[in-house]
Amino acid sequence: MERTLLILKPDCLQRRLTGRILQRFEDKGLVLAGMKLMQISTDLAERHYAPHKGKPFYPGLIDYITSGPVVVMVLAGQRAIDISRTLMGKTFGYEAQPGTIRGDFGASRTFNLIHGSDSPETAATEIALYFNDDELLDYAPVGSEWVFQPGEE
Ligand code: D4T
Repeated sequence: MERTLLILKPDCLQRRLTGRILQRFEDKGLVLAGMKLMQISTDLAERHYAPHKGKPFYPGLIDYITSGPVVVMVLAGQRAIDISRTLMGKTFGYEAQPGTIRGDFGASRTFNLIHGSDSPETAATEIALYFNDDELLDYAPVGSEWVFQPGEE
């Protein structure tokens, strides 16, 4: 099963949207493999967003992601990365389609509620930033066999 890293960002927590947003991933059939509530340090934020260093929005991005508690989680399932990005919607809330998380709850460039890994390589790097191996569980909840067909491409 593919794994992806999701972060419910500070605006998500402050706006008390955590449960409603997590529900969308559970409804889709993705499985929680790891989860923690934390406040991201500046050092960790800089490692996470290293690919954006030097861009005009980078300082604001670091300030935002370190500004309050976040929920960090690993979700598992076939195509977990693409499915999560589709549920999230386009980066800026004001451009995102209704029905997506950012389309339904977001209106901003920076306050975009959620982060999701964008490739298998990024997912592996990001998961290792936030979780030790022994903090991740591998299990198949009852009913998973009706969501993910074994061997399906
Ligand atoms: P993240 O990485 O937070 O999941 O967002 P995306 O994957 O959807 O978008 P991204 O990497 O292109 O941008 C990272 C983060 O930077 C903010 N941002 C981005 C911003 O404030 N202004 C900008 O012009 C851009 C391109 C929003 C998301």
